[in-house]
Amino acid sequence: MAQKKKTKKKAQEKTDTNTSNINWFPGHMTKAKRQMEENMKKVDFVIEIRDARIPMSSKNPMIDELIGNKPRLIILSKKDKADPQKTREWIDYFRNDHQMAVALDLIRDSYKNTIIESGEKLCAALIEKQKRRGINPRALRAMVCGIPNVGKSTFINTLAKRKAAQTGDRPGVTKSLQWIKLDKAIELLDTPGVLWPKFEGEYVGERLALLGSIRDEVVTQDDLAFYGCKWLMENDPQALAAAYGIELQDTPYDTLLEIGRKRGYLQKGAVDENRLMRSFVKDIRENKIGRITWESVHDQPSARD
Ligand SMILES: Nc1nc2c(ncn2[C@@H]2O[C@H](COP(=O)(O)OP(=O)(O)OP(=O)(O)O)[C@@H](O)[C@H]2O)c(=O)[nH]1
Ligand SMILES: [Mg+2]
Repeated sequence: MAQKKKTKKKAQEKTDTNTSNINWFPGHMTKAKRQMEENMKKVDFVIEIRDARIPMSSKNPMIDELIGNKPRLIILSKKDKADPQKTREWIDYFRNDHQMAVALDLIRDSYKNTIIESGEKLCAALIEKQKRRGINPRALRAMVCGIPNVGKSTFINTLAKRKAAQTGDRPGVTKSLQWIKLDKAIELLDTPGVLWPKFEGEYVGERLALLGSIRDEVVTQDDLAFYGCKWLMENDPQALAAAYGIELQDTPYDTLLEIGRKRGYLQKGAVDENRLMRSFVKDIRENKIGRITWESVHDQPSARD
């Protein structure tokens, strides 16, 4: 009975998630932004990596500003974790909008030729100019940028076929800019992941945190689990029910408790909520509920480009 009362109260408190007090823009990002600005003039084109599961929320408006008119290749990373149909729609969307875009599994795909060819296409005018002047075209230089934990350093390592840059499954692994020479054709500049000071779109903060681009220390796992569960109940209820072998309950909170009971996360007869929330967020990040894309080309047009 006591547990039931507590549950009800908690459920009422959890009307929605709240990321408004997250400090996701630490000092090193300001420094990184300044360094990227300084280096932008040295590069011929930009490779902007976004997360295929959240192509809108992982688009950093600050990067748009920094890039200006430089040619850009958009890579949707972690293709292996995203819904294949939705990824195809996103790539079509970018291409229809005359933006060069490709979706990749940055760890397992082989894409060196695709990247070199894309760079040569984007920099055709520069290459042509060098040829006209009788100069042998030099290696193209590209800045690799994007939000934290999206796969920038992994991309560079796969291309270089060595561990040239440090990687890790948490945001903020790369701390400073680093040039990596791939071969005669291309040189890449690895950059630290950057976010921007104020999230405008609805749920941008929640999605970035849920998929691991905001440090776990500054967000509440309960909020993320609740947001994830609510979204899944509304958008992919069958996948959620099937993944845990449960019946969905009336509220996200009750559904989460049901998952906790099913998993046996019990402590003195009640659900161990800390353990439950953490493991639910981990399940989402590790695709235990399936290949989910949280944003579609059919969402609000204003939030899409
Ligand atoms: N499944 C999958 N995992 C990936 C992919 N790309 C990167 N990862 C993983 O994502 C995590 C982050 O990769 P990093 O290359 O360190 O990301 P980053 O963008 O350099 O991150 P910061 O330096 O922190 O900004 C690592 O655990 C990688 O193994 C991908 O395409 N698919
Ligand atoms: Mg990195």
